[in-house]
Amino acid sequence: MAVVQDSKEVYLGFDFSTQQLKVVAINEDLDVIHQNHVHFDSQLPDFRTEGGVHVAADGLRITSPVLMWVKALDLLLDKMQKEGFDFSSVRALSGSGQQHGSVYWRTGASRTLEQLDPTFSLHQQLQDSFAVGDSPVWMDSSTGPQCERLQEAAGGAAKLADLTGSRAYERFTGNQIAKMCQERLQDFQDTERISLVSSFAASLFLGAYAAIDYSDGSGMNLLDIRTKKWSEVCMEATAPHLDRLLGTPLPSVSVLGPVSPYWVRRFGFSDSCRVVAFTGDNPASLAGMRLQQGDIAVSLGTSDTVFVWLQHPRPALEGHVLINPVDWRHFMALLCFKNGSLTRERVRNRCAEGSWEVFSAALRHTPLGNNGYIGFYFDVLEILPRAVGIHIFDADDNKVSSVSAEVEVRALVEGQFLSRRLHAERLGYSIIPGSRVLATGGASCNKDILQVLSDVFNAPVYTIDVSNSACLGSAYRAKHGVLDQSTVSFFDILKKAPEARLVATPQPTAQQVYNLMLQRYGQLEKRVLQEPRPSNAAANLIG
Ligand code: 5FX
Repeated sequence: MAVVQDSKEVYLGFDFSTQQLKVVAINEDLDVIHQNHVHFDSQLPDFRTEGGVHVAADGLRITSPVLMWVKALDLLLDKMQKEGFDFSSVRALSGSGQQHGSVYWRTGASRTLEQLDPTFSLHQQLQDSFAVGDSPVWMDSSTGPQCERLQEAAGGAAKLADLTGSRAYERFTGNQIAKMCQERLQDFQDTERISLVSSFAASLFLGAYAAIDYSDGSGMNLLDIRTKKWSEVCMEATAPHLDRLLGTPLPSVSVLGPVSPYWVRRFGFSDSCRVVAFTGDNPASLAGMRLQQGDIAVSLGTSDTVFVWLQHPRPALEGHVLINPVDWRHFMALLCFKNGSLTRERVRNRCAEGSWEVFSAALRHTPLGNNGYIGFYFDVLEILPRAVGIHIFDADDNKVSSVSAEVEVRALVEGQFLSRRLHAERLGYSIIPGSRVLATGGASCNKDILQVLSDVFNAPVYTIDVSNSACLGSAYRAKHGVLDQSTVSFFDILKKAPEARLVATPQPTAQQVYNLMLQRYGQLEKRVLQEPRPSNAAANLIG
């Protein structure tokens, strides 16, 4: 992207995601003035990754080479320089990383970081700085025994969830660290610092170990989300000396310090350019979407993801509560639903001649509440709730085996959105006056689907371009980080950000219809959960 850079104050937001490293630069008016990226598989083929990762033969162990991330940063900055980007105008930078991944810095690496020589690349100088070359990432699911042990130590899954915001998850960093300590003791003993992908990336800019921020730290099964301190019980159950290895966590808005002299000399950054704590990609996206209290963001993709701003969280056995990245006194919830677009497409093909127009017409021709029909569509084993199969109920709560095509289309869409609302409310979300639903992802271009979303939540639905929400959120956070936060809120700086687009408002009867239906949905979900699960989810597909 050509650089149009006549601005004095520029803010950079990086995103170390699974498949690529991206950057966005904004000016003081929040206009995007530069974007760039390095795609790992195609631009760094020597590392032989597929989708940015290596999958072990067991299919469970999934890692990424840490030096690939380092080299990607070298390459990205070189590209920006070649394209004429003026680094001297960058006042602050921040970033995000895929959540849960862990980086193991070898003893002595901090000295290398402090003394980086601007005549060489990072990659050349950090070759020997990692005790573990292949960092476990969020897709890894090989830590079942460690999860069990942690839950036992914490007094059960519910207690662990209440303490850390989530029950034990295999991808969560604490369980990954426990396994590393058990299986690679020597490398573990040769580690002087453990970073998350986000704090590792911040360390490269800082020339010193960067603190783990509260939000990304909440994805480790180690941080007490209320005291904002590492939980002693969890630390002890995980590995020895973790206090020292992890450092003290800080609010996500913290200024960690200036960029190291390496960046000043090699790329011409100003020595006053500040590094604001990096965070996880999901918290950064919440910032990029400019989610506010009372709002819920629903991403309608292959799987549907829901972000919620929470003031009073109620961590549960499913879903994740994290400390909020833009206001550490508040929280956010992250919910993932596996049966999203693929299920909508399957029902479209079966009931609407494979056409979104016919699908939309079915939604328009059927009444709010679908004359009492409620559907659960879990083509594959769902995460929330842990159920599978297709279950349709009539107005008297009797299970039925078939309904008309139009009823089925509405049953699917209403059922999906009732489920998103039910599970968000269970974690502490409630609709308040002024609440907005922000819709993103593939299906967010279908007005009739969004009308159902608006009705089920009884709130206006807005769409927003989130193609770069994690980068953009990081650039916004960089700008906020260098201001006086006692007088300027995150939202004060966003006044010039592009407006979200209003696309649907709730119909007058929506509240009455869906408040009742939500209760029924919750009760019927319990029945669905009691049904025996078929061993092969695919056997349960309709049609
Ligand atoms: C969240 O818990 C996840 O595991 C993923 O969304 C990763 O953050 C993807 F990068």
